[in-house]
Amino acid sequence: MIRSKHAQRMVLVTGAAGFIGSHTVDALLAKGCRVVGLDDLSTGSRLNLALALRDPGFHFVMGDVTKDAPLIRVAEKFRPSAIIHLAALVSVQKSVHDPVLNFELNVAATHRIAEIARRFGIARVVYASSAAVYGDPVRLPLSETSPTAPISPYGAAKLASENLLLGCARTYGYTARCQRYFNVYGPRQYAGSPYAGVLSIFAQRCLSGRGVEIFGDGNQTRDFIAVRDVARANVLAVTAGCNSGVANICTGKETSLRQIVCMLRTHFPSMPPVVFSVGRHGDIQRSLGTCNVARRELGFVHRVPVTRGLGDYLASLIDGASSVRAKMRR
Ligand code: NAD
Ligand code: UD2
Repeated sequence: MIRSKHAQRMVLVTGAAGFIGSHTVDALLAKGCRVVGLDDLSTGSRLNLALALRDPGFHFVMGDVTKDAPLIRVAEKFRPSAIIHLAALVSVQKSVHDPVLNFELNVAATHRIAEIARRFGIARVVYASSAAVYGDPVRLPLSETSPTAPISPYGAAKLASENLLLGCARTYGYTARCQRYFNVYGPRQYAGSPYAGVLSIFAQRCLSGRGVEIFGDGNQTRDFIAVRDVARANVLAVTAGCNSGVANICTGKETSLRQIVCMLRTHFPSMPPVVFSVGRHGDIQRSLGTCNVARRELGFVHRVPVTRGLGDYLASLIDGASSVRAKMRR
């Protein structure tokens, strides 16, 4: 059997049971890496790891990244050469209502990861940052040198964590890659809250025969990137051998919610009329990134346009629903 040149690489993925984390685990295993996933299952699920748990190269450890013990135990036992740190409080709204939890989970835990890298000589840390660090953009498209002016405790925590990791990496001699994901969508994204990703909410509502609700005029735009592309960007951040830095992980194309509704209508012609409501407080009107840095430093270019990605996502939901019905009939 030809062993992958990555076979000797053990990667720790925090937040492994989550939406982006589980796809990242799958992509690492497909690349031939060995993976240990750490997750407290607060918003993630073992169901997301169904594929990975069948792979002998994957180990799952339940644990809390806001505590030292689980991190030290995993570092001692598995000796990872890289960490992909995805575990976080991901809700902007929750960060507003609970800024202390936001600090503990979105800043202090990042410091714990930096300490583990220093203490255990871990060569590379990849960090899940967010376009939220830019706040409400003044000029588009957003590049990595655009002003950062976060407008939520979540965005501020992401920016603080970036600087903490980059500063510690420079001091202690490891590499830190901060990945500024834009709006990520695809299978396994949680749709069960009003603040879940808009495409997951829209998809679920269409599948259940209900119409969608747009907060505002529907002309707001986002740079929607498929989770499969984000997982591939995370693997490249581990394997591409690039130096420390920050990169937008986006498509470089903006899509409005009205355009999304038109795409959905091709799949659901009898979709009820859209309900337009008042805009959401703190909403940004446009979001669009440049992806030159990721292309140059990681060799990353997105492959899935939102027209195809949305179709794939809907197909995965329909397949999932039909397999559940089939199981219930047995
Ligand atoms: P998610 O909620 O599916 O994943 C987060 C995972 O972290 C979950 O599995 C959860 O159980 C785990 N977790 C939470 N607190 C933990 C703790 N204390 N200890 C251990 N595990 C814990 O969300 P996601 O969308 O996959 O987000 C993953 C990362 O990407 C987050 O850092 C998020 O801020 C970032 N991000 C996501 C998006 C997006 O569009 N989804 C955009 C920008 C950045
Ligand atoms: C996303 C992230 C947020 C942060 C931010 C950075 C999610 C869920 N949110 O916020 O964590 O990283 O990006 O820029 O990942 N909308 C509707 N109807 C609905 C739901 C949403 O009109 O039923 C609108 C919403 O008002 C907004 C747009 O859709 O104008 C996108 O909303 P979102 O929550 O998916 O993403 P965003 O960009 O606000």
